[in-house]
Amino acid sequence: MTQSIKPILRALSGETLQTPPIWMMRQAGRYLPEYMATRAEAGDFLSLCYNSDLATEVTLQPIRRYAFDAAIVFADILLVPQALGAKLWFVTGEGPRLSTITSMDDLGKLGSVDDIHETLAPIYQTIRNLSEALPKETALIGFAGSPWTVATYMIAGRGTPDQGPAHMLMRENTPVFDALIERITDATILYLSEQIKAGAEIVKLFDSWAGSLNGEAFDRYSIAPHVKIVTALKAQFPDVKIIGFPRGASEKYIDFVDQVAVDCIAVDNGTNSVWAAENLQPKMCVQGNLDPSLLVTGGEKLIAETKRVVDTFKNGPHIFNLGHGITPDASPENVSRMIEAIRG
Ligand code: 1CP
Repeated sequence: MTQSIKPILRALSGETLQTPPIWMMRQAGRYLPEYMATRAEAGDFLSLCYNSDLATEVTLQPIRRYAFDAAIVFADILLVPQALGAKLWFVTGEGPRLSTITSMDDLGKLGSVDDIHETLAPIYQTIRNLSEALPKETALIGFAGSPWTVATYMIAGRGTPDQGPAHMLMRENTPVFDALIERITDATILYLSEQIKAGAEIVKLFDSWAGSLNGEAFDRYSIAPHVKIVTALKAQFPDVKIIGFPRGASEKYIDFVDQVAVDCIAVDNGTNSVWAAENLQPKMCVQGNLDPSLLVTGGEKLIAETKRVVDTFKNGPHIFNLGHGITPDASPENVSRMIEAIRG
């Protein structure tokens, strides 16, 4: 019976497997020549996200090449702001740009959370396509950005090194900041619910900028919105598995796993894996945490570090992954070498 359950779902249920299941953050992306070809066909990144046939294709590319244990639907965390009515565009070589939210007036111009599905419908279609197309042993992951991380982009209108504009709004206009967090939280619940109905078996919340929230702000703007989202999803879908990723939270990772009822905690590459095995893994499945730069440099160091990560987490439930997304300059051959070192 357990044989028929996908390996990654077994790990997420708390089983310790002999060989950890594997997937990679940003596994569909610019390091793959076939991704670049499909993106060129789509015209640009956002057109690719909203073209269900081409998004299905790029999601499947790393599965064909590497037989990863999970596929993650091709989309972006910034589609939720766009669905809420923010303007979104990408500047080549620079990154995302959005219209900014800094006042109640700006917030008032956004649409209702109930209207997000009109924009996001192609993502649900991509998930339905993937449910049909994936090999039977491969699990399907849906995702969204966590409210704090999404808010940092909506407030600044772009990626920022220290999330300064979001911290400033939090301090100087708390009612607007709180209302924005609540709006994103509610939209995220609706978005992930539809992804699950469309066939996502696992959902991941990316709090990529959690590391810049300190003390009470971490509790209030990372932990609390996660509790609200996870509670709502588990009430509606008791079988769905949820992965949390409070990147950069350092020792606050412990508060996160103690308070948010996720099934798995994704550990960034700044976190010591021995510490994570001792402090986090007894409580739940751990995902992580190879340094993605090793896939650029390769060599003996890549093999040694890959084996060290597997060895460190071998006594509990573990999903092998990177500590952050694979970068465009990584070598596809190094990914094969990493997988060979894990699967033998
Ligand atoms: O040029 C291109 O082709 C665009 C590069 C790219 C890709 C491949 C972007 C722009 N987004 C994506 C896809 C993406 N983004 C996925 C797809 C699934 C997969 O993993 O294969 C996922 C899960 C994301 C999530 C995402 N987008 C995060 C959270 C994870 C993380 O990396 O910390 C964040 C912060 C974003 C915002 C974003 N989208 C793209 C860029 C360049 C950025 C970062 C912007 C910045 O802060 O400067």
